[in-house]
Amino acid sequence: MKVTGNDIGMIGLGVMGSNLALNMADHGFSVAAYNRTEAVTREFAAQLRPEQNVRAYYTLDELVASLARPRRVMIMVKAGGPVDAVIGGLETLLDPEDIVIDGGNSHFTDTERRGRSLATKGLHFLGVGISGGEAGARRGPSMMPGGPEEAYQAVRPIFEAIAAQADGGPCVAYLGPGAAGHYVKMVHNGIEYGLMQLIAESYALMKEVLGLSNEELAEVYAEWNEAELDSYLVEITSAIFKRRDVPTGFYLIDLIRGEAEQLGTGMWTSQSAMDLRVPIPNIDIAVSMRNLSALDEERRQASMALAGPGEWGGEGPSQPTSGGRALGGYAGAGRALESHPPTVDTVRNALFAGMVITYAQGFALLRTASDALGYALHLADVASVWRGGCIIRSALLRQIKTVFEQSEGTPSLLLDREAAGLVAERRDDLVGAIEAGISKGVAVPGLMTALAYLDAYRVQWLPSNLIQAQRDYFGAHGYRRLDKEGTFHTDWLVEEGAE
Ligand code: NBP
Repeated sequence: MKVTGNDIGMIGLGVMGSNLALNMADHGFSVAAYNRTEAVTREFAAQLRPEQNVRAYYTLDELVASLARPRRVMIMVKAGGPVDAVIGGLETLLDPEDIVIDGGNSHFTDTERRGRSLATKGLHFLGVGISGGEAGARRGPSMMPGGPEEAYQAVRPIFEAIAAQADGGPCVAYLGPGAAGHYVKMVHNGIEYGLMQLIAESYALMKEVLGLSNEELAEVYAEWNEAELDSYLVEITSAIFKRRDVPTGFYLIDLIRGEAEQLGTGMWTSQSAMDLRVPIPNIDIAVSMRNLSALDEERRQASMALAGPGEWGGEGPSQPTSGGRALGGYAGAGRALESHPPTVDTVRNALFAGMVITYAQGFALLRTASDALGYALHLADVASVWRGGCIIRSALLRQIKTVFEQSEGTPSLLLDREAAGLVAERRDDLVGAIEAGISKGVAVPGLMTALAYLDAYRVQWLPSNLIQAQRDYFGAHGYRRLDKEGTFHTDWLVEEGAE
């Protein structure tokens, strides 16, 4: 018998699509599933149990014909050209009022373009950021939908049923028009980069400076996960340090090459922030550090060419090519370390402060982007959606949600008294952890960036008055003054008073 009432179609049965389809079926929705490569569809269909409400289709026509109206079709394929290819195949089969949903990691500008194009045909387009990986897709992801609100209402029951639940509510909310959902997902990933860099630095400090073993690291991160650092990334970090490689018996972490890879969403966040002129240095440095880590051969050469703390003129790998003054500075910092050795608590507090500052940068970007791109985001809803199911979920997001509920318009999380207090009371430990890294030659650029951002943001005077003077000196770009209104230019080559 020909089926005509499937609740939703799923196109793309890779890691995410197959698990989301099963998740939807678990919640009582009938799902029509299709994948470009037939063998993948067959393999997926073969695993289905009879009671699972999922039917496999081998052509797009059959899939579309099987859907209840208005049709709801979700695309879960690789971002970029594949999404356009699928939409191209679908749009001739769909009718006005049908809804196309892109759940992949699409760039927000692509989502804007697709939404406009499909709207001319009377089709609704939702761009939905989804986080949580394979397990999240199967058991409850965090979902960030954007697009026409009436279209969202038509998929809302499905999304609310399959999303992660936190504090009794689903981790999904309508975020705004156009590409609001994909923009928020991009920033989610940017924050993820920033947090992962900070956690990696806490590992480096505890391994290289404090000498903790993998078992001890697993215990420390597990303990941290019980208190203010309670988060998905800290939780999995603890589990990672416990894992042994079966054939060799070594800890797996010690066998993994330190070349961090990336799919580009962190870089997209930095690019968008540069366009909008929003400072998000913790995300920028995290992207740069992944790029640096990938310079494997160059770093091997540098490890032989460049000396570390105390190695200059001594036991170092070889003589550095330029003067040793900076290294003398490192040795001095080493002495400071002996009198104020950092502890595990120092590192924990520094990490927490860095995390608060990284979230603050991400939310500040969302605030500006929301105004500039017309997304009308409610930052409390964003924090709410991120509380569970996603990679950056953390107990801290509950506090962040409260901050934005109380003062939706605040330009920065750090202007909230409580959030400011969380950072202020840990500032000394942030400094202590950074000093320990400098002294031992352990790079902690994420922590240093967090501290520098804090110190630059919290003071009224910055040396940028000099930058303005320089710009005016060489380019006659003008400057504003503290004592009078207007824009001024000085002919710096003419002597004072002679102008
Ligand atoms: P997979 O790599 O597991 O699957 C890719 C899917 O894209 C397959 O179904 C593949 O079909 C399909 N596809 C490709 Br590639 N080119 C196509 C084309 N031209 N036409 C039609 N289908 C095409 O990806 P995934 O991990 O499920 O990710 C899907 C999306 O979700 C991506 O945008 C990803 O960034 C995003 N995402 C992934 C995760 C995660 O943790 N994996 C988390 C959150 C978001 P085929 O079988 O015929 O090649």
